[in-house]
Amino acid sequence: MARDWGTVCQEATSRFPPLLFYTHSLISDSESLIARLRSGDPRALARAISAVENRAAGWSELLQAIFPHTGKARVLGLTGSPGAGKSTLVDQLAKHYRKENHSIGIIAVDPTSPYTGGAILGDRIRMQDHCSDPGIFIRSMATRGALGGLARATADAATVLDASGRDLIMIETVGVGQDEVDIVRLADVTIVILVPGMGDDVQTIKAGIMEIADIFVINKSDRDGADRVEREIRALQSLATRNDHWTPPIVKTVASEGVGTQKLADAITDYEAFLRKENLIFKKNVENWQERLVEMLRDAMLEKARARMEENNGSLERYAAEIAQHRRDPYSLVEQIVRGDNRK
Ligand SMILES: Nc1nc2c(ncn2[C@@H]2O[C@H](COP(=O)(O)OP(=O)(O)O)[C@@H](O)[C@H]2O)c(=O)[nH]1
Ligand SMILES: [Mg+2]
Repeated sequence: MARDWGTVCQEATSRFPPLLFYTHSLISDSESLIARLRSGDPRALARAISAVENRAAGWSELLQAIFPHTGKARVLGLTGSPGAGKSTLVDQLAKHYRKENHSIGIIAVDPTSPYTGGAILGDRIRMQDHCSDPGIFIRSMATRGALGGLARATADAATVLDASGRDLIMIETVGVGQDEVDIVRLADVTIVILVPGMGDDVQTIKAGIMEIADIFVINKSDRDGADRVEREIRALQSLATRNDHWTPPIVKTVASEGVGTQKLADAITDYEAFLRKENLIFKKNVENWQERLVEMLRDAMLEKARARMEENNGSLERYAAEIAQHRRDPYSLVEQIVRGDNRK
């Protein structure tokens, strides 16, 4: 579920213990929670994200109440193989934007590592540079259970960050599975990070990364082979044009040294200007909401169906057993549940 770096940071810097219990009181004090959230209070932010992520009592009301205050943040998505340098790059971008006084929210989605995994611990140590800075809020997420998809949890967390007045939200995801594609769809700007000397990179590009990258970063350009990766990207770009006719720029970085951060920030600004000029932001938002609505409806319908099954003393498991024994057919069962009439 979630490791809350915001809280980890506070543990180090604050006299107050982190809030670990809140669910029972969420609704009763949600007004003050929302007020504190909107003022940018990191503890209210941590609490609201946890409430939403864990579907604690009142989570939907909370999102309903904050939705009117969202839609302002810029959202960057960064994706690439494990070890490509995503976190290092996010860290450099965070430093860069902090100098310009932007407030920042970071969501690190890492479905492959447990919270206490080496990668996340590494991130935590590096990120501790920012711990004393309330202008940076960091949150990590791993695969969620049956409560809904990772993309949905990430989207909801981003909504909360947006409502808290964060100017810039960065979402780091690993690899390019369907979850990642769904997650980066949230972002206004998607940055795909490649590194020299990873044999499968070009394969990955062919496998669909091409369409999602608005900007390519070749990180670890201090290593041999950066030019070759660049040539390979260019060759692929020459084969296909995007519908919007944007040609994703290629930025070389050495994130560990902070080299190329300014160029990357410029590329981000250029693409945002392009989106504005072509009126693509609204179009992207509509597409994004279309996907999100389908997912939200699917979750809500499934929840309702489960409740209906339970009302009638059924359970997914029992029905499955009945079907496996051919005592029931699944087709009429589904129709009955949808109609709300699945009594035996
Ligand atoms: N040589 C080199 N190492 C880098 C560079 N950027 C990051 N690293 C290192 O690569 C490792 C993985 O970086 P990390 O940001 O955790 O990768 P992530 O898994 O994509 O988030 C760390 O040890 C970094 O210090 C770079 O540009 N050059
Ligand atoms: Mg990382």
